[in-house]
Amino acid sequence: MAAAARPRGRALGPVLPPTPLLLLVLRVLPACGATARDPGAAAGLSLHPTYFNLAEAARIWATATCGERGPGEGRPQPELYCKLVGGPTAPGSGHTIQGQFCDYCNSEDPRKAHPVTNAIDGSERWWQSPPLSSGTQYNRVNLTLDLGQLFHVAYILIKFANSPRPDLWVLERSVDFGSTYSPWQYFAHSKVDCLKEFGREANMAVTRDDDVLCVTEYSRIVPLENGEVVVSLINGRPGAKNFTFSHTLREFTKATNIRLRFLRTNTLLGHLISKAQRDPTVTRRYYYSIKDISIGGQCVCNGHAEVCNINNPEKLFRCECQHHTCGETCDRCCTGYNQRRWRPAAWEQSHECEACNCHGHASNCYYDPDVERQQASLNTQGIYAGGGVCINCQHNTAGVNCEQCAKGYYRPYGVPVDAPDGCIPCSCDPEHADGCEQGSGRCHCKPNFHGDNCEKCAIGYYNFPFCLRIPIFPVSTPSSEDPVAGDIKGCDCNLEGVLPEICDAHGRCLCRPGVEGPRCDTCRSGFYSFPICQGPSEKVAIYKPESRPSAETEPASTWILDFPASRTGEINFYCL
Ligand SMILES: [Ca+2]
Repeated sequence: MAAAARPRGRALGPVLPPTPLLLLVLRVLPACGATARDPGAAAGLSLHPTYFNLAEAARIWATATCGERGPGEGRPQPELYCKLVGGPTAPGSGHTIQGQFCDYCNSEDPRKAHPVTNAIDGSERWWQSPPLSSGTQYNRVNLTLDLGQLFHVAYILIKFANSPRPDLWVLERSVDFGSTYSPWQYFAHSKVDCLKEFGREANMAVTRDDDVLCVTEYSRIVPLENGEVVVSLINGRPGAKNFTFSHTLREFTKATNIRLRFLRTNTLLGHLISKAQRDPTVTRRYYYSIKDISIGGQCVCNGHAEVCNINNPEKLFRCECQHHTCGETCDRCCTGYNQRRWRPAAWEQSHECEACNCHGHASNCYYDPDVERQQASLNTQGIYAGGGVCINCQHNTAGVNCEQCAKGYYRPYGVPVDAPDGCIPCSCDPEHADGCEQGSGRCHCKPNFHGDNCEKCAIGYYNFPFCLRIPIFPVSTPSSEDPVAGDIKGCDCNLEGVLPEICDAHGRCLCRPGVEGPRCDTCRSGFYSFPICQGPSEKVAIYKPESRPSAETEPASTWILDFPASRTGEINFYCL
C-alpha cells in the first residue's frame, strides 16, 4: 500500500481552480458561495461556514500505485504502461511502441513517479495505478482520503489524467474515521451493470435526500484523457433548499473519510478484455489515473457558526460557535446555557441556547425535559419556560433555579432571591426541627414536636424533650358493629391525672399521687380539686425514691417533691 500525508494546517487557497467546470459546480450550488458572503440572507437564521476544498488538508492513500511496491513486494521496479491513443505529449519523454505512446512509472525517479499525493497537490502531476499487465488484480484499487474530522461534503470533482474514467466503481464515505464505509454513489458503464453489480436501477430521479444513485454518464470511454466526474451530494435533492432543516440530508452529506473504490478499468474493447488480459501489449494500456480531486465541503457546525478555521493548537478545523453553543461541531449548549434543549439552527429559527436562571448562585445547569413539561424552571425573563436545572447551587441555596434556601437555612422577608448571603441558618434545634419556614424563619417541627421553636411535644406525644408517641394497645372488641375501629386504641387515661409514663404495658393508667380511678381522673379520698388533688394539709412530702410509700408511683432515680403546683407561700418540711 502506498501511503502519504500532506502537511496539515497550511494556508488554504481558494476553493477550486477557476475552470469552466468549477464555475458550473458553484453555480449549481448557490448556497456554497452565498453563505460565505451573506449567511443571514442565504440561510435564514442559521449560520454556515464557508465552503472550501477539503482535499487540500486531507491525507490520502492508494492500495496500489504504478512503479511502487507495497511492503514485502520487494524493491520498486519501473513499470511500463501505454496510453490508449495518441503520441507523446511532452517531447523527449516516453517512446512509441507499435504506434502507442508508452512510458515507465518509477517511484525512485521524480520525473516518472506518480504517487497518490499527486491527486491532491493542485498541480498537473497525477496519480496512476499499476497497469493490468502487472496483474488483473489491479482492476480493484482503492483511493482513500482521510479528512481528519467530520465535514459536510457538498460535491466532489475528480479530474482524470492520461486514462479514461473508470468503467465500474463506487464512491464511498465513512463517518467513523474509516471503520465502516457506505456507498454515496455508484458508477457503471451500462444500466445492466448498475443492476447486476449494485442492484440499482440506473439514472433514477432523486426522490429522497439519501438516495444512492447509480449513474452511467461518467463511465463512458470518451474522453480518453482528462475526463471529469462531478458528484453533487446536495444539489438536486429535496432538502437542498433548506439544508439545515433536512436532518436526512445533513446526515447524508457527513464524512470523515472518502473512498474511491475502483472495480474495473475502462477499455476500448471492453468485451474483449477477458481474451486480452494475458496480452501485455493490450493490458498495459488499462489503468487508472487521477490528476486532481476537489472536495467542496464545510465544517459541521449545525448552523451555529459562520467561521471555521484552524486557529487552534491542534491545527484542526474548528467551528467558531455562536448562539451560545459549544463543542467541535457546536453540538451542545455552552456551560450555563441549557435552559432550552440544544437543536441545530433552522431556516426560520436560530435555536439559540438560552442562559439558565440560577439567580447568581450557580454557573452551570443541565436541560431536563421533565422539568420543562412540568413548567418548573424559571427562565431569565422570569417565565416558567424551558427545562434548565441549576447544578451545584452555592450560597446555601437549592432548587431548580437555586431559588430556595438549602435545608437548615431561610431567607428573611424582603431579602432578594439573588442576594449572595440571603440564606441564613435557621435558629432551630435540628433534633426537634427539619429546617424552618422561608421569610419568618419559624421552625418546621418534626412530627413529635410543636411550638414556635419546637419546644413542646405534639399532641399524641409525651415526655419532652424525648416526645415519645403515647403508646397504644390492642384491646378486645366486644362490639361487633365496629370490629375494625375498636381493635386498637390508646390507653384510656386522663392525661391530667397521670405520671409521664401514662400507662403500663397492660394499658393500666399510672396515677399521680393523690389521684386514683381506672383513668386517673378523680382525687383520692382526702384530696380534692381534680386535677390538683390537694391534700388535707398544707404539707408537702419530700422523700427518697426507695422510701416512697406508693409502689406504683416509684420514680427512677431522683428525689421527688410532690407539691401542688398551684400553691404558693411558706413550705414546712419534715421527714416521713
Ligand atoms: Ca495533481
